[in-house]
Amino acid sequence: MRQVDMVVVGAGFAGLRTLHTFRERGLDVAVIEANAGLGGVWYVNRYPGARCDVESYDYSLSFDPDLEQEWRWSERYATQPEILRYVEHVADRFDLRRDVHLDTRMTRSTYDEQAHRWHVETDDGDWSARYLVMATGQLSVTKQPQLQGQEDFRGRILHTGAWPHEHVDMTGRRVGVIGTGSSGTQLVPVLAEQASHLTVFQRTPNYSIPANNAPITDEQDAEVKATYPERRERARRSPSGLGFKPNKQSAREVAEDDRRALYEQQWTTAGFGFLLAYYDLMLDERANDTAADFIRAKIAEKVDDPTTAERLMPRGYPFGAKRPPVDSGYFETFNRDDVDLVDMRETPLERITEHGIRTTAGEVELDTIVFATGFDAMTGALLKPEIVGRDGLTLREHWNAGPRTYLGVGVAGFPNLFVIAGPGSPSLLSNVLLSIEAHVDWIAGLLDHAAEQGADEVEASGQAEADWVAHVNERAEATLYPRAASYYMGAEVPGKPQVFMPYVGGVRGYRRVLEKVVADDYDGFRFTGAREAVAS
Ligand code: NA7
Repeated sequence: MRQVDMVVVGAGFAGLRTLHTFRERGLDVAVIEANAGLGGVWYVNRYPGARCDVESYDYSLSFDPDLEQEWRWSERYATQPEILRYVEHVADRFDLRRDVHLDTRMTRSTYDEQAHRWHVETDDGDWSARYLVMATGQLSVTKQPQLQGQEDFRGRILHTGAWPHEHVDMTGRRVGVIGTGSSGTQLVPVLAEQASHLTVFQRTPNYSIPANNAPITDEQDAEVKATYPERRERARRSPSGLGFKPNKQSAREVAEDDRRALYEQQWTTAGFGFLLAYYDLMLDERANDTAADFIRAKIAEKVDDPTTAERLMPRGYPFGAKRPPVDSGYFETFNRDDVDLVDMRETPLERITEHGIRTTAGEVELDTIVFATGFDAMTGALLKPEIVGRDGLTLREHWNAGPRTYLGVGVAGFPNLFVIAGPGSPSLLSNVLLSIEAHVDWIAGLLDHAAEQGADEVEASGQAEADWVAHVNERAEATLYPRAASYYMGAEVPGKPQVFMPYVGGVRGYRRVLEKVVADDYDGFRFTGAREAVAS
């Protein structure tokens, strides 16, 4: 069995940043990664049109000023291939590859209470480590719908989140896309250019915001790089980690014309930041309605056929309660003669057939079906392997009513196990890259504190965990977020506990909580001494 100080699961941004940080502190770190390459979700989520919906300069690592200055992003929103090139560059620049074990899947990990070590089993041998860090991502286990008749289909079925590495030629093909979340809305305009005919099967319409993507000019690049530290600080102090300042006004306080003017301005510039046009959009239903109405009116403007426009208009849940896609020409694509929309609420899908998809309105013949059906979000990758803590309790058992963490970092009964950007932290509600870096640095401080105490075991207390879970729920309940069947709520997978998973308190508010815990000597964590372990 190979002995290291820390095993990190996942070689995406979180795993690589963890490796770099703890190796610099003198720890012997091994990263295990099930995929054949680095990058986590960016390695597999490579469908045509895939790009980040956070601006490139913000969706990048901040720990090294030289790295920030060297890398040149080409577009406001980077494409998947460009992000993957960046990941590879980071790995080479910081010599990370030598500690990454690719094609290796963790199957089970068990905590040894006597030795205070994790026994990590993989499909390529075992490891023993003091610390186990789950850097497995929030969106990494794809959700594969099991539709009736799927095995009968004679054409090809693809999933956006597990896209083939070789080029998929869609020229002359009749393609059907199921799913209209961020992946579907990015994919549809690009596929429409290639396929001979495209049919989009929509279950829930989405409030998609235009990306207003554009190439980055040399002047813009120089401007950002001259003030990069200020930009990063602005992001850290903002609610979503994207640098947008929330408007202090209520959407209901302002005159209708002023509100429309502000929405127009945000619509053409803000992307995801549109959600912060007024501070109460996610707090007050009537405030939210003003934004939802505006977006529906925009859809009506963009889509020529009024019936199609009506079908594309989201209703019945608040804008923002499902993560809004940030698109490039999604709605306009439905003006093409070779693109159809099937509303599965009006004409439900009955089954997949040999030749396509049959709904209650009839059969649509297809050569290729694309599932853009998303992921088992936030907990999928944490619960896929078996993780066994104290007294033989598994993480799956501990989380049977929904995920329970202290601060999104630690889990009671699972000492020396840390989660990066997990449930109970801002995670998917934030710029995840910023949240990853904040967690890695914070855990580094926590382990320094443990070392100062002479402790080799760090564990969240049951009480601290229970209080934090209650706080996370209470904060979510005070917003409109729980009012949609979203993946934030666990609604994306049938049978998954319906619990709001990310922390809605914002990046800035969450940071204050973490600072307070540090100031109180890491209140809520128990530190156990090495001597006790040796004696036992
Ligand atoms: P999402 O946002 O979870 O979207 C999945 C889409 O697939 C959504 O429209 C779902 O409809 C639809 N879906 C899921 N299962 C089915 C079945 N069984 N039948 C029909 N339609 C279905 O995943 P994405 O990959 O688009 O985006 C993930 C994140 O990546 C995104 O938020 C960004 O952070 C980047 P529903 O809304 O559930 O009715």
